[in-house]
Amino acid sequence: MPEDVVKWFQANLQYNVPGGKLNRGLSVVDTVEIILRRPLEEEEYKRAAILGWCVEMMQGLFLVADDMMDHSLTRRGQPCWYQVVGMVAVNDTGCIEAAIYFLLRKYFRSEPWYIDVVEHFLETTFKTCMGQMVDLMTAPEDRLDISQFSLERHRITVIYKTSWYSFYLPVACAARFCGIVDPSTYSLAQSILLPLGEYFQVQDDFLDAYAHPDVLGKIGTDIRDNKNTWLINKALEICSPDQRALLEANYGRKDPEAEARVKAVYDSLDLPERYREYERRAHAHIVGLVNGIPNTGELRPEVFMAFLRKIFGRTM
Ligand code: GPP
Ligand code: MG
Ligand code: MG
Ligand code: MG
Repeated sequence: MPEDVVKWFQANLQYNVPGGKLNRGLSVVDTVEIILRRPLEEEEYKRAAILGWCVEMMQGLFLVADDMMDHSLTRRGQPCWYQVVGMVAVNDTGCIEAAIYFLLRKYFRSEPWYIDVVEHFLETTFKTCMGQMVDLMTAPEDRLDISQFSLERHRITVIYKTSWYSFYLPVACAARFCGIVDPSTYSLAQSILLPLGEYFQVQDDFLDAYAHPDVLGKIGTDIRDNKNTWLINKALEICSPDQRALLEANYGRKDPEAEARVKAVYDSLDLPERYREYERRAHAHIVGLVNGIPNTGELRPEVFMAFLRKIFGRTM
């Protein structure tokens, strides 16, 4: 490849893969250590970390694509990649994706679990794209109709667009890395990690409207983008007819004043307090699920508690 093209690929990876909290990638390494019940040796650590970076690359390419679809301005405290380079960002998502399978092949091809990990990544991509599709189709820009929102549709959206890649994929990678093959272990992981991811995306919805962009690293777009969020569903559940009329008139409009009127309704409905109530319940629910796991299985409760600690009460 010509030198300028190689430089572009490097710039694409450096701009879009590091710079986040790296929870997903670190979880691969942490989960391997918890499963093996010991700190990793240097070479093992390196290989688990490479697998973790592959998960972070998947996250990076989804964010580049998502920001284009959501008309976002900033991400991780800097302008979104498509705001910097324009539509070539579409091709750059394909390049990051190709880099994942390049690394998997380079480092893990001779492992007995190589094809299983490749399949986890492929299947996760499929599921995430389907979730993104539900997200987008519930938010048409030209037919504003808040009555079609629902928490059931929200649950499907967030499990597919967020839980599979953010929570199940890191644990599935770590379990394969440790040689776990029993399908029931993977089903057990799903039964806890999918609800955990649902809780994580409700936090994301809340922070979109309520976190300071300097802390969050991104400017919220959900209200103008007409998104089916936890906040709008909660508001619709408890609002008066007058407040509903205000939401109908202002939700999904590409107008900062309309957005401010929606946020004013959210405030008058005490949504921050109701969100904290939700958080307490979600936390208790997940702790309950984790407590139901035997301490003797291949995935001990600590695998899931480590995740929960990373995200509970987060502000960014
Ligand atoms: C989060 O939605 C979901 C994703 C980033 C997955 C995108 C999937 C693709 C197939 C592109 P979000 O829009 O609420 O995230 P954020 O708030 O970070 O923009
Ligand atoms: Mg989105
Ligand atoms: Mg987005
Ligand atoms: Mg969001």
